[in-house]
Amino acid sequence: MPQSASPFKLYADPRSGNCFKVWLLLGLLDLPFQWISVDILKQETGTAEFLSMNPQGMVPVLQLRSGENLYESNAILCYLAQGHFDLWPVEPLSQARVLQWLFFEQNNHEPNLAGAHFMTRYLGHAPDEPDIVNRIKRGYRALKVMEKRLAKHAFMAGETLTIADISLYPYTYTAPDASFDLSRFPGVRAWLKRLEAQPRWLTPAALAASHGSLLSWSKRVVHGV
Ligand SMILES: N[C@@H](CCC(=O)N[C@@H](CS)C(=O)NCC(=O)O)C(=O)O
Repeated sequence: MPQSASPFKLYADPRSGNCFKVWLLLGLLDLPFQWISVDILKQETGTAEFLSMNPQGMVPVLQLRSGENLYESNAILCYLAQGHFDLWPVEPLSQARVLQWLFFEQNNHEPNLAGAHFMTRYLGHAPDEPDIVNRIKRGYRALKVMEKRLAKHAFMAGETLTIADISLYPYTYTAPDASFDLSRFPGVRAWLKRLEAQPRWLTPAALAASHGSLLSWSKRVVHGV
């Protein structure tokens, strides 16, 4: 279990929502860590050194004091939140509900919302390319699922904040940059505001601001109600 004094190393790219999730949780828990920038657009995830930490060649990677490397953003969230029973419950059904939304995020939400965002914003794909059009279509399906849940509940997995909300936040925040119209999802927009009102909450814009020249995140205010 992580100790509050553990000097974690977070290998990350500030343009990545998957990295943002981990940065946000480290901040919420006030855990000290060292940020090590890895530029995914310069293929820095493909070096032999990086692949020895994550053979998938992807950020984020959290390196523990022991030298162990942990990858997969949602696994890192589960690890860091151990012992914080509000964020990562131990009661079996509550825990499974959190996992339900973490798997939803990786299977239905992130590939479409993040994919469309990254490919159009950073890789120069046109929004009318069939692959992007499909991702937008499937992304809307994921947003509708969230809207249905958030129309009746304050948070994704329960009635209080959990790591499921932390996981789903960044790519919902950037959805308008990938041309998603969030005005169709009042429950989702209210949830974004609710999260941003949590103590110690950090936005992607705050991460971008702390990385100066790497500023690439949305600068628009996209979900004010
Ligand atoms: N399932 C992984 C996905 C990680 C991922 O897609 N990372 C992207 C940045 S958001 C990356 O490193 N891409 C570089 C590449 O694929 O070469 C997670 O949640 O950590």
